[in-house]
Amino acid sequence: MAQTSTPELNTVTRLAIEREERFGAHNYHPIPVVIERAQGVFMWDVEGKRYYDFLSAYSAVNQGHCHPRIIAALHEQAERLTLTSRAFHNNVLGEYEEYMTRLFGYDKLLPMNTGVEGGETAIKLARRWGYEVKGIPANEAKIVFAEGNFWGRTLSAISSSTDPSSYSGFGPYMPGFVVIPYNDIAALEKALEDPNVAGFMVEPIQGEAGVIVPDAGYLSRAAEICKRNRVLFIADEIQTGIARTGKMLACDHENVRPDILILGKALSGGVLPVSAVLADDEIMLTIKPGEHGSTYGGNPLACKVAMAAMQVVIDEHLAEKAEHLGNLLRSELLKIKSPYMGAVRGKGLLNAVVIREEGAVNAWNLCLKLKEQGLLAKPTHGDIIRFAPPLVITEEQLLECAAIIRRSIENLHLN
Ligand code: PXG
Repeated sequence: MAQTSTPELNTVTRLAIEREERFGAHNYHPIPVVIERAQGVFMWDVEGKRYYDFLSAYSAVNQGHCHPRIIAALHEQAERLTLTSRAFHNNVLGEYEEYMTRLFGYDKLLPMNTGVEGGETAIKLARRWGYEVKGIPANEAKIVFAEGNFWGRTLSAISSSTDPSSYSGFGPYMPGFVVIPYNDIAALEKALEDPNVAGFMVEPIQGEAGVIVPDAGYLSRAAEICKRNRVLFIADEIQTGIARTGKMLACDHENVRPDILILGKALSGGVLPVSAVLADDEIMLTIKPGEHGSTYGGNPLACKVAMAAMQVVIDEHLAEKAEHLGNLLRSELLKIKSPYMGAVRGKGLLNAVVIREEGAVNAWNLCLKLKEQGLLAKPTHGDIIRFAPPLVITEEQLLECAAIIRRSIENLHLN
């Protein structure tokens, strides 16, 4: 493990962290800051200090924290009806399904809650379609994934993972999963020669792997190969979707229409866990009543929140903003002169820098310095820091943040 320092903490902060440590499971290693409130691009800690949020809850808060229109929708619906389960109809689900299918151009939507449930749903759909439509022999269906994928923490999700910290010690694993290198068209061609492959599930940009942007043309060629082999192209747009990369979907950069589209995170603007799977009838209608679902999936509160959250993205032109501000951020980051500065990569406002670690210079310690300077970011895979502010950030604010990052990195050698 890289050398990491623990800063001196104020008493209120320290007590809050100790309480979590004592009573909570130790399945995360957060930056030592305790957030108490947030609005737009800013978060405030329990000591009253203000920070720029440069993570956006892993792209769940694209619309900014506590967006007034989304919170208003939440309040309004919360006083009327929050949950019926799917044992009964509710008067909002249909409105939401119509809104979303028209917006994204699919026949049907299947509502779930967390992102990983969206992934599970997509795989169940692909398997079922594989048996009923493609004619794969029973229990022989395969799903192809790319190395470095991350789609959550369930047993299925870790079964496709190539990251030992995700899968080690949790076996046995889900059968029928095949993993090929990411951004490798030849490997995909070869994997799809197997007639039992039902789907290829892929992130258009790998988020958790460290913002890995594939070569231009990869997605469109992959989708074409899937089509040729009668394999469903499943896009995990949970982190890349909903304007984050400069288009409504990252697949839009290559005019690819996934056979199955998975959305989550920013679908609710960070207010509730809301995920959705979109597909056409040939796929979606292979699942019949009683064969899939979730108690909270499609609840009216989530539906109203999601419609408000999506409308904010459209009305505030967040995709265009992400495109423009992303170019600006990367051009500012490329100006940083430091021996510790590695690659800068990303699309729209989903970006990362690689830190060349040496001694006490590492991504974790840099994040602590950024925190001191009023900017919160988090390392991923040790030496990579993701920079993904809410898309409502202004150009002036973005330049201020770029200056904070530059100052913090250029001063690294002094410490
Ligand atoms: N797909 C992608 C591309 C993701 O980034 C998921 C699916 C799963 O979503 P849920 O809502 O089930 O977490 C993700 C999640 C974390 C964490 O703290 C999650 C993500 C990235 C980094 C950390 O669990 N992305």
